[in-house]
Amino acid sequence: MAEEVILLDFWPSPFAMRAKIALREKGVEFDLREEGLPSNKSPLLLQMNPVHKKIPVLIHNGKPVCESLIIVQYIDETWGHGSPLLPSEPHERAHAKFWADYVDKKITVTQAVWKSTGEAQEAAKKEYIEYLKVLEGELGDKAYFGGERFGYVDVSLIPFYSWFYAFETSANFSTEEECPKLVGWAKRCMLRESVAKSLPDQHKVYHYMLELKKKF
Ligand code: GS8
Repeated sequence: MAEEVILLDFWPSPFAMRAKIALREKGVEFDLREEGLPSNKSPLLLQMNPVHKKIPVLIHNGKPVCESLIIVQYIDETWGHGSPLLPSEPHERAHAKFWADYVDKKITVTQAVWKSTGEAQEAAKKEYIEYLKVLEGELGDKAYFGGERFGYVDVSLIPFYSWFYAFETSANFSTEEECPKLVGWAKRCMLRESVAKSLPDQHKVYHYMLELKKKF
């Protein structure tokens, strides 16, 4: 039976980018459906994610999977081809999940980096840079977060690279000066087709952010 794989998407969403990267890493064909966020949600989205009403939603043979990190894990477990994103050894697996969870818990600060001004923005920028430095420390001298192979933590974090220029320009700092190794890692990830195809141009994201700012 032919498989039906649909992804409810919104192009600037880093969460949706995670799902696209994972599907492309596994070589899965999928149908991308762009949602009109924030106000123009399709009936399919409301039906498939009635709890949060958020993208991304992966619909596999009619059944929805919600929440980007759960989607990436589902893709890893469902499509065996390609190399695994999560390690199989339980402790290494728990370690990878810890860092992906760290990304999710801390990433909320980025909202204040581009939305706020003055002292509030300075505080948010400081917090954001500290958080990037913690991630850079975890990366260390490894090629990827899991070692030699691109994996789960990389998929979780790399989408935010497409927003780096928007954050930097809003709050006036250079990510590369603050975290050179992390930016080196991001450029390495961008050499992968799965990542390059899934991340929008940083300037396009920046212009999208300017439009959003006008609405606040
Ligand atoms: C976050 C998804 C999300 O915020 C995940 O999938 O990991 N924890 C979730 N989706 C946003 C778009 S990206 O900013 C969304 O769908 N927002 C619509 C809304 O809030 O109404």
